[in-house]
Amino acid sequence: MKTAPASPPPLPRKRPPRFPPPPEPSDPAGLGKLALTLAGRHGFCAAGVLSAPKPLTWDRFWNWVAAGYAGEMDWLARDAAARQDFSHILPFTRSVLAVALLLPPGGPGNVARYARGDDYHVTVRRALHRIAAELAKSCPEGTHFRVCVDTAPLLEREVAVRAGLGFIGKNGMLIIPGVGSHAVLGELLTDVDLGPSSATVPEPAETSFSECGSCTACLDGCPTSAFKGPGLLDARLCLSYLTIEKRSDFEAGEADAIGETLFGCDICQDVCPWNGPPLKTAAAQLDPGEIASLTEEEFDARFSHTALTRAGWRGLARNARAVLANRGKS
Ligand code: B12
Ligand code: SF4
Ligand code: SF4
Repeated sequence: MKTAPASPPPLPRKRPPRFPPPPEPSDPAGLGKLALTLAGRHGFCAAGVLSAPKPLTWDRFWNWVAAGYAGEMDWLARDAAARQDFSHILPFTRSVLAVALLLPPGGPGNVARYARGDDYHVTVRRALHRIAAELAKSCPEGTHFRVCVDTAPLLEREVAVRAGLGFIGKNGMLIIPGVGSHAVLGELLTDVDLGPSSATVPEPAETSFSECGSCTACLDGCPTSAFKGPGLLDARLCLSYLTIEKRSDFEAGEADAIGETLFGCDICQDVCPWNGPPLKTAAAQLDPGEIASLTEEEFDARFSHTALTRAGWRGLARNARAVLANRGKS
């Protein structure tokens, strides 16, 4: 089985930043408040400010990668060093606006909820760019912003917790009290001071999953027993990894494991009491027979506006063939 290097590959030699930090704003806390107001106005269900230069849980991230849990997601090891400091994404980062977008309601299905509508990466990115443009009007000249949604070398769940959006459940998800975990995350990094962080969180070493109490529904409900412990996921066993991130052909047992799953998995969230009772809507199903026979052009025409593009035509067709084979066995 594939394992990661013992230490992260070094970063390419750092060039000096092309621009200096902006002057201090006269009212940082006022700017932070404005950022939160704008986040609400742009439809985010939760938002918070984190004023810190670096993450706290990089070691946890690296231990996870080094244990091999990331499987073929080599990019996580490749840009691991960049995750040690926000300045690798935006020089002189002072503050981060963290936001969460609630996904449209939906019942179970063979495609994960986040991939059923328009690609959230685009929706969240656009909204954050608009917020940056509006916020910039009140910031000192020379303020810079950088939008991140899933693809930047940033520990997004940590940022969300430290910005006060919620807590990490035993399923590893960021859970927002009163909202749940069916939300995706985005961040706006800036070199201007947005005032104090919205929350003070306990040191990550103290993570006790106290909000979960004695519940273990997600750990028990995972169809592939992918959790090695509370909050510790072996991605190689996770249906989300197998159907989205894994690029190579399925190895023995993997095709069987995906069962009816075409893209992603929401089971460890659907069973979570923080998400309330599951919706009794008809299951959202794509027809695997149809998916397996799509040409690349047909795939693009139908799905290029969705997050299904992450698996791509090849990946989704591979999954569909496995689902059809599984049906043949039952
Ligand atoms: C790689 C990845 C995956 C991998 C590995 C998942 C994993 N659990 O690590 C795979 C492909 C399996 C995957 C699956 C899914 N993913 Co994903 N994934 C990522 C990605 C790109 C990196 C995650 C990572 O670094 N993993 C390594 C582990 C060690 O880190 P971690 O799980 O984030 O844990 C950190 C925190 O929990 C923190 N922490 C733990 N306790 C505490 C306590 C305190 C006090 C603090 C401060 C921090 C802290 O420590 C860890 C290290 O930083 C992020 C985007 C990003 N850049 O962060 C999206 C992301 C985590 N994924 C997301 C989603 C939606 C999913 C799926 C639900 C998709 C689906 N429906 O199929 C599933 C859920 C599976 C699950 N239960 O985790 C969302 C999560 C939103 C949320 N509400 O939490 C993210 C944030 C993308 C986004 N921008 O919205 N994903
Ligand atoms: S997403 Fe599905 S396969 Fe992955 S850990 Fe959660 S329940 Fe298990
Ligand atoms: S299902 Fe239970 S243990 Fe898992 S995250 Fe939700 S409350 Fe926590």
